Formats: sequence, C-alpha cells, structure tokens
Amino acid sequence: MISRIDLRGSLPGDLRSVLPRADLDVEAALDKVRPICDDVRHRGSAAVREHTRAFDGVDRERSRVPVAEVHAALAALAAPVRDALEESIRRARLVHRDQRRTDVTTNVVPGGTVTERWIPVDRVGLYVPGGRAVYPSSVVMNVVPAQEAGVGSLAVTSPAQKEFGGLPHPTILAACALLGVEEVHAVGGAQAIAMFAYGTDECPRADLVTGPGNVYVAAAKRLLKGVIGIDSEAGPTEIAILADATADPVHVAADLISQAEHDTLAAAVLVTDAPALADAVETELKAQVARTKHSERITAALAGRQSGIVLVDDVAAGLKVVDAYAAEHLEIQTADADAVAARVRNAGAIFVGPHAPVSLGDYLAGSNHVLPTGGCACHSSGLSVQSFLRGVHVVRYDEAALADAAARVVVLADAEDLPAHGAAVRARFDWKVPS
Ligand code: HSO
Ligand code: ZN
Repeated sequence: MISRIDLRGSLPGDLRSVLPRADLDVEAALDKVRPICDDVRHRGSAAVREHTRAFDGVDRERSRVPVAEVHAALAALAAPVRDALEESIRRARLVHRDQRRTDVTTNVVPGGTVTERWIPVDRVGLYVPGGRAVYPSSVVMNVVPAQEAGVGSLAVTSPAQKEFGGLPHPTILAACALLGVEEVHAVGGAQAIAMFAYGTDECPRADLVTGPGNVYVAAAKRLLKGVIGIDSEAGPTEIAILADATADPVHVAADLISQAEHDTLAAAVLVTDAPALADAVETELKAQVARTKHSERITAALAGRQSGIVLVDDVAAGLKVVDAYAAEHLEIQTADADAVAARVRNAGAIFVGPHAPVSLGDYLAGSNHVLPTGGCACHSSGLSVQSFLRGVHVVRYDEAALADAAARVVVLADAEDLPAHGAAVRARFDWKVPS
C-alpha cells in the first residue's frame, strides 16, 4: 500500500532526489489557461461567464453572488458548524492579530532616518476551491490575515456549483457572511484568477490574489504573476511525520490518512528510525483506510510515488531527511518532541508532540493552513498578515545629513559610471561639496 525507502547506513548526498514527491506539471497547464486569461482580459465578465458555462455547466446572468444569498446561507447554517467556524475565526484572529507590524524608524546618522512603514494592499482577491473540495476553513485562513493586515477591499471567489443553483457551496457563503465579506463571485479556475488580475465590470481588479486551487489555478497564477501579486502556487497537500519508537502507530496512521484524504496526489511521508513502528503503521494504515469514507482516494494517495515510509538510523538522520523534504506540514512524534522540533529548519508548519495533529491546524489551532508545498518551505512562509502588507521605506535626511553623505554618493555614482546620480546631490551643494 505504501512504499519503503531504506536510508539506513548512510544518507545520500542529494537527499531530495531519493525522497518521494509528485511532480505537478504546472507548465503543461499553462498552454490551456493562456487563451482563457487572454479572453477575460479582452472581453471581461462576458468571457468569465462563458468559461463558467463551459467548465462548470452554470449559466447565470451575473457571476457575482447577490449579497442576500450570502446572508441567507448563514441563516441556514447548522448551529454546530456555525459554532465551530466562529471558534476557528476567534482563534485565528488571536494568532494573526499578533502578527501585525508596527512602523520602525532607524536613526541612521544625526538628521537622517529611514522608517519602514507597513501598508496593506488595497484590494485582495481570495480564491477558495470548490467541487470535491468544500473548504469553508480556507475562507477563514485567507480572510482573517487579510483583515488583520487592514486590507480595505476583499473579494472571495469560488467555483459555481450546479447543485447549488450556480452559486458556491452554501457553507462557503456562510463563512464569508460570518467574516463580514459580502463580495463573493461564483467563478473558479483560471478565469477567476484572470478576473482578479484584469478586473471586469462585475469585479474591480485586485492587487493580490491568494488561496489554493487546482493545477489550472496554479498555472494562471504563474502566468499572471506581475499583473497581479500572488501568494504561492499551492500544490497538493503534504504531511511528513518524524516519529521514533515512542510514537503511537494508531495516531501516526490516522494523521497520514487525514491528509491523504484531500487528493489522490496528496503526499503522506513517515520518517522513522524504528522499523517496528514502520511495520505497525503499515498494518494500521490498511485497517484504518478500509474503514474510512474516502478509502479509494486515500489508497491512491498512499500508494502514489509521492508517499512513503523512510527508514533512517536515528532521529538526527531523520531531521536531515525532513529538512531536505521541506514538508508543508511536519509532525514531530518523538521523545522530547520540543527539542527535536527546535532543530527543524524547513517546514511550512510544525506540529509538536502527540496532541497536535495536522487536522487541528487545518481547522482550529489558530495557525494558518495555507502553507508552502512542493519543497517551497525552504524559501517561503505560509499565509500570514505579512502576506498582505508591503514594507515601504520612508527616507528623511536634513541638509546637514545629506551634505555629510554627498561625497560618498558622488564616489559611488562615478564608480558605476552614472554621473547624473551624483549630480542630483551636487546640485544641492555645488558651493559646499568638493568634487
Ligand atoms: N490540509 C489542507 C487544509 C484543509 N484541510 C482544509 C481541511 N480543510 C492544506 O493545509
Ligand atoms: Zn487538511
């Protein structure tokens, strides 16, 4: 059901090349999304509606969801779901509020300061996947940091669903209402990203688009990056677990399965120095998968080349492996999990010890679940307040401070053969600064 990679003995130099990982062919999808994006650019909302008809089989006069429908969805939301979403929002707000930045002024020289001012982007488009994936939790994870950053204008888009009268899933609409987001569009796929990038008569252009999506959404983000800011391309979900003999195989198997449930391309990787644990987890996987609802999808994910059990000599070697893998989610289920977690360098989010499963983080830990996938955790962060801010340097120098810097500016300008740069400073001091 799940392959094994035995790295006991010595670790190969190029660890990444032997670790399991799916290759998501975003490049191949580029050719498909290019004409769609061009069409939206030139024909606006008419093109958006046409592609929605073609891909989602939905034909509405306008793709913007009437505000009354957004509120009606909340009114119809089951009370326990409302309660859980409210608590999820409350916890996420606590964490993301603490991420807010304050402007910092550095006194560089007497009379010369640089202030880093943090300015939220003006307008953000949030993509929420639809279809098989109905993720109101992703609405929370996108909207909360944007709001805490102070973004003024927020629009959510999610694919039109035939079975819900061409609107997004009602729980998604309800989550928007709970968060106070009233601008919702029933648009998915590449056309949604193009709608935000270029703007249409129904949807003003946005400065930034965030949120996970399928390979076409990823391709459209790659194509339109620059026209619009993007967070990341977000590939299929990944969980890696670093576990030793102290881990409970029932929990390890359940956690691997929990993320495999997302997608046949989802990755579940166990790294362990305990062969007996590996055996017990494999036995558990078989038993638990058979009992779970989406067993076909999960079996495909676990059997895929992106998943596996990696055997290592000890936890130190395991740390090297998980660092090379740079998982979206990493669980540490070892003795002294805190100390082991402190040594991790590359992971989108780290879940420490026996009581922090990834699914807690997916919904209710307060942490964000939009995280870097595909190894991008070695250079990128998950979604946060910072994702919606720009740091702008504000430079203030008085005359004396500029005079003090002038000669060196001129020297550097000449060294770069850009004398007009120096002249701009000299023009202010020709009578004082020696050339
Ligand atoms: N594990 C997914 C997020 C999610 N899980 C949403 C359930 N719903 C990517 O972090
Ligand atoms: Zn999940």
